[in-house]
Amino acid sequence: MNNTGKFYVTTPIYYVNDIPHIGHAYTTIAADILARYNRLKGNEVFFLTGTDEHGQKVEKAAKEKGLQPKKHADIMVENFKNLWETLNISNDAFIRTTDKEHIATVQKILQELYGKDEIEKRSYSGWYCTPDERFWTEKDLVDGNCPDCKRPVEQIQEENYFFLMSRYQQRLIDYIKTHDSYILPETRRNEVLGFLENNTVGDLCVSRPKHRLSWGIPLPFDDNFVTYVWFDALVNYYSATKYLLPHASRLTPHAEDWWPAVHHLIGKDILTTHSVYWSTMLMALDLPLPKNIFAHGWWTVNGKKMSKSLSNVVNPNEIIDKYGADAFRYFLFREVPFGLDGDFSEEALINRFNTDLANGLGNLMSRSLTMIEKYRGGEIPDAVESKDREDLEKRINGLFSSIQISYDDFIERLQFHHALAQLWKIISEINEYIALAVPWKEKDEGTLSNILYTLAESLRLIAVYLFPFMPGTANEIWRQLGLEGDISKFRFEEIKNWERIKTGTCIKKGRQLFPRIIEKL
Ligand code: ME8
Repeated sequence: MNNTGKFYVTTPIYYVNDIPHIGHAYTTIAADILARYNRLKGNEVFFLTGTDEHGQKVEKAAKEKGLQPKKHADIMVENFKNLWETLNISNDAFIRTTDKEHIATVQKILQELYGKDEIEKRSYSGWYCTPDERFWTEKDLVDGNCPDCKRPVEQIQEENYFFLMSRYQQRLIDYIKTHDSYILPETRRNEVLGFLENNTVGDLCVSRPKHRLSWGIPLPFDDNFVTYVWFDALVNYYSATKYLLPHASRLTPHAEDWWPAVHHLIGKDILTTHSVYWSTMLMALDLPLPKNIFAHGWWTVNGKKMSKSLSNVVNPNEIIDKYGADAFRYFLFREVPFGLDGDFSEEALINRFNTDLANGLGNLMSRSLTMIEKYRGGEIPDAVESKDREDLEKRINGLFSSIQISYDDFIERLQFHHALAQLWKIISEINEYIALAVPWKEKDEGTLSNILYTLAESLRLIAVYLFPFMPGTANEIWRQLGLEGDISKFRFEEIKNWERIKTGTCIKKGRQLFPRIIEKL
């Protein structure tokens, strides 16, 4: 949270040159988990995602399809919006860098920096990587090629505008050193610090001559140029706070209060642009820096880098069609600690599905509701006072008390896999308990009622904690327990305590949550 109790989280804005894949879904789901969690905590949330629509990559993709870049972007943006809907993404706003309000903010910022002599015109010659839209110096090149993508570069001489980024090198080093959680995980922080301390940061070329690239925002002080796509894109995080806010905030005149963001979630591929370019741009503008830039790891597929040429790019829609949005969300965040690289395979997903979802959660749900149906006619029974009720509650309730403390901590540190692992520890302990207690053999009606009440109440709490990760499943559990409303409408404080389920509630046993997958790959 920032100082004003507001929680502002962003994803990168994705290029519209291609359709979204699991990497894009990954960062967006991470932001969704944080947004949903913070809303449950009662914080005011602004969750922003969107698309990056200018620049050479997009212009080239449009040309290949014989379309104007804007027309092409209008078509491609729908792929992202549709996927976010399918994945139950709860973003408050969607920014497109072709929005006129965003363009106006970028131009205002450029003008301001130019007016403050933070941008100047220079003649420049350098090695240019067209696919990456980046200049490199001679010493950066690897075997004469782009050090990033290894493709050939071309020598270009031209006049351009430069943001005097080098001025801020020491200030940025000092900032990172005095703000431990500015860049996370720590390995990434050390990487950036190491780079800054051992290299001379140059100035940043922020223009492209129109004759070479016309698809961009014109410089307000020189119409022969458009601005560099990254200068345009990074500003989205700030410009959105000027015109795209959660509905309630739009009605109040405190738009500026939303800056700075709490988390910029990004992949490690774009760490430099965020930690160096964006941070120094903000310093030059005298704007506060975001609280945190978190660079997560990279997904490969069956051990290989995803690429069109290998035809191994995973389309999230196909995975969701087969296994469901929540199984996909669960897999991505249970399988790999957020921050580390991971490998995606359907085999691993099916494994998690069958073990954790079908045998674990699904089984607990179906056996509990079946017993309530069979032994209590579908009504959640009243728990009765007895010694074994105390023992049972101490045992199960104790499990939930421990999660109440660590769950917050794990999510606030973005250690999503730990939060899920802990929840599944509870699920498997309750499953084990049922197997040992064999409640269906219970002769004493009071004890049986206590067990059934405890199971219903446990499932209710599991749904609460599961909600940020698997909102559809959590609400389905809620509904089948016979509870009213959507979990998103509640606050943790209202629903996190034991014994909130009213006795006599009629369950609505429905479909099995996760029918086991028997398909052999
Ligand atoms: O870079 N594994 O957009 P982009 C994990 N427009 N995450 C991945 C991934 C993978 N294999 N592939 C992509 C851009 N991502 C710019 C951003 S922001 C001001 C401008 C995710 O469409 C990850 O979040 O190439 C990565 O940083 C982002 O997609 C890059 O998306």
